[in-house]
Amino acid sequence: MNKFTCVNDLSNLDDALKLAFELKKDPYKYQTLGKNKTMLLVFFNSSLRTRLSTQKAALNLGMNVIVFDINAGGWKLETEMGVIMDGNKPEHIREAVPVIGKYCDIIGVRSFAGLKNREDDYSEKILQQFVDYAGVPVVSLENATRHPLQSFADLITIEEYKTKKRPKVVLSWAPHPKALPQAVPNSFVEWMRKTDYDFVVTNPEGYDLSPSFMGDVKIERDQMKAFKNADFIYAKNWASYSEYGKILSQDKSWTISDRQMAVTNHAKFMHCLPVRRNMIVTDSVIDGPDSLVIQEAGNRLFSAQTALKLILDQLK
Ligand code: SN0
Repeated sequence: MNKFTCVNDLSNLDDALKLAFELKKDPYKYQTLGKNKTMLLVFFNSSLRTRLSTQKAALNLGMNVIVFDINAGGWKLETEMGVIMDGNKPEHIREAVPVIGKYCDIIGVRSFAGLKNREDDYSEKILQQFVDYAGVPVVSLENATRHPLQSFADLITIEEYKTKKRPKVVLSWAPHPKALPQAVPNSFVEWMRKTDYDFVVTNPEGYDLSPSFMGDVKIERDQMKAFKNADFIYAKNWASYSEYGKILSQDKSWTISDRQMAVTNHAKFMHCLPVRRNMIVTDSVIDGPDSLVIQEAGNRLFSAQTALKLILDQLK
């Protein structure tokens, strides 16, 4: 694999899942694979799980790791081509990216959606410049439209905890005080569409995800109906796609509570974290016995280690 930016970068999802479980059983199985190789993680945005799990994954594979919070110590980067750089951005991303590529063998990059210009975000302007100019394989640590390491960990978690071959999985929008990107839900949809699960998305009007991600996935406007007999509830807030970046609702009746969970098939509760308690989900649900949020975060290590292993195999 020469990059990991979406599910289609994996040549075979089943094989990748098998590798993830193999690594979970024996995390140090390939501990010399990354000897004398360096992973460099570039963060344009905050991170807890991605930062720690990806570092640990690289260390388990014997790599060296450099973490660069580019907004805290790097030059402010110009990302537009063709501009006269007489403002407050001293360095162009066109030089910064290939330079960073000189100091490592794999680059990870996090750059959230700006939520101002849909075309800019959906063209993955920043990520694409890394892919085009880094000269080394690039791993997405959440970019404008996707968060593949998260979705892969979500899939690992569902495979681990499902009690039937074809579970019912529901992605539910939930309210939030801030406008958030669509990367996590887009990616989750993209990965779920690779499975044969019974998959439903529920969200209020105005919150339908991009048709390019949704394809023929069913949208159920009635959240209670969607939750009926569900085996997994995956909660997430996102800002509107059609009225791009806008908050159209903060309706607390969408907050996942015991009321909705009661109509499920003892569904497991999932969220990528960080989560706003009593906005997205009530304390009783997230602290309850069916919450998988910590296990899910734990699996971030194995999604990252799998992706890095597949890239290292090809660097040898
Ligand atoms: C990010 C998002 O894409 O929704 C990262 C999730 C892994 N989440 C946030 O930025 C949450 C920020 C907040 O204020 O709650």
